[in-house]
Amino acid sequence: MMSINWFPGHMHKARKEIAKVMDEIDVVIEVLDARLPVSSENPMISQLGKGTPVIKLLNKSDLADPVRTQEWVDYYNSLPDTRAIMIDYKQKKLISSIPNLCNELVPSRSNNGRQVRAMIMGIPNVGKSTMINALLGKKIAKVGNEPAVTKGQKRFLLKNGMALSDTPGMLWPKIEDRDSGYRLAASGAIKNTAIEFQQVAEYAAEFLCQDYPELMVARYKLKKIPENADELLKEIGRKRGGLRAGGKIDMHKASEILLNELRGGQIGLVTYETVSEWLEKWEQQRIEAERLAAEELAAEAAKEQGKE
Ligand SMILES: Nc1nc2c(ncn2[C@@H]2O[C@H](COP(=O)(O)OP(=O)(O)O)[C@@H](O)[C@H]2O)c(=O)[nH]1
Ligand SMILES: [Mg+2]
Repeated sequence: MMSINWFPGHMHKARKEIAKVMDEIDVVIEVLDARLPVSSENPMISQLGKGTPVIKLLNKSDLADPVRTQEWVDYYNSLPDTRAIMIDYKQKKLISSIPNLCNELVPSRSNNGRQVRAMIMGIPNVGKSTMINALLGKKIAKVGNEPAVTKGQKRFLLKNGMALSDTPGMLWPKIEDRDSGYRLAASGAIKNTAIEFQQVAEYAAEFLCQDYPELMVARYKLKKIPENADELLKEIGRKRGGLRAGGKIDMHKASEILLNELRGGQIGLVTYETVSEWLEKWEQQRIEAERLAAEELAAEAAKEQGKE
C-alpha cells in the first residue's frame, strides 16, 4: 500500500492562513486539473470556503478528454454557487472573461462599484501562477514545476477593479483514495512520490487499456487491443528499443516511454476520472459514514445500558 506524507505541519499552517483570509474573499477561483478534477482538489477549499461562490477552472483541458471534461463542467454547474469552465493557458479570450464572471457572481459588490476580491486556489502545479500571469497580462507570479514557488500571501490589483490574490501557503491534494494517488502520479501532477515509478506505469497502462484502447493501438501501432497492462508495456518495450541483451524486455524503459508520452499529451486527450464513477464512490462513502455513525450510536446505547 502506498503512503504519501504531505507534511501535516505545513497543512495546518495553510489552514490557519486560509481561514484568516477567507473572510475577505468574495469569490474563490479554484484551479483543478481537468484530467482529474476530484483527485486534484484540496478539500480545505470547499470546507473553508463554504458559502463563498466558486469558479472552478478545469485547467489543462488541452490535455484532457473533451467529452469527459464537458460532463464535469455540467456537473459542477449544477451545484449551488458554483460556475465551471473548461480552460487552458492558451485560451486568452476565455481567461480575460474571468473577471467579468467574478463580478456576475457577486453582484452585491460589483453593482455598488466595489472591488470584487478573488483568491486563486489549488494544489501545486495545476497552473495557478500561469493563470495569474495571463489574467494580469504580465509575468508577476513565477511559473515552475517545483511546488514551492508561491510563498506567502500576495495581492495583485487588476485594471478592471478585481483584486486577485494567490493561495497562501501550500494546498496539497488529499490522497486517501488509492486511485487518486496513482492518477496524480500518472498525470505528472505530483512527482517524486513515494509510489514506485513502475507501479505508476502499470496503473496507467491498465487504465489506458480499459478506457482508451484505441489510443494505444494508434500510438504504438499495435495489431490488436492489448489484453492487460503487462502485455501493453511489453509491446511498447519491444517496439521502442527496449530490448536488452538476451532479448529481455526492459520494462523500466517501457514504463518511462509510456509515462512521458502520457504526461506530454502525445498519446492523446485523456481524462482519468468520470462524474459517474465519483457519484458512485461518494454514495458508497455516504453509506459507509452512516453505517459507522449507527454503529457508534449502538455502542453508546449499549454502554449506557450496562451502567443501569
Ligand atoms: N498543457 C498545459 N500546461 C499548463 C497549463 N497551465 C499551466 N501549465 C504548466 O503546468 C506547470 C505548472 O504551472 P504553474 O503555473 O507554475 O502552477 P502552480 O504551481 O499552480 O502555480 C508549468 O509547467 C506550466 O507551464 C495548461 O493549461 N496546459
Ligand atoms: Mg505557483
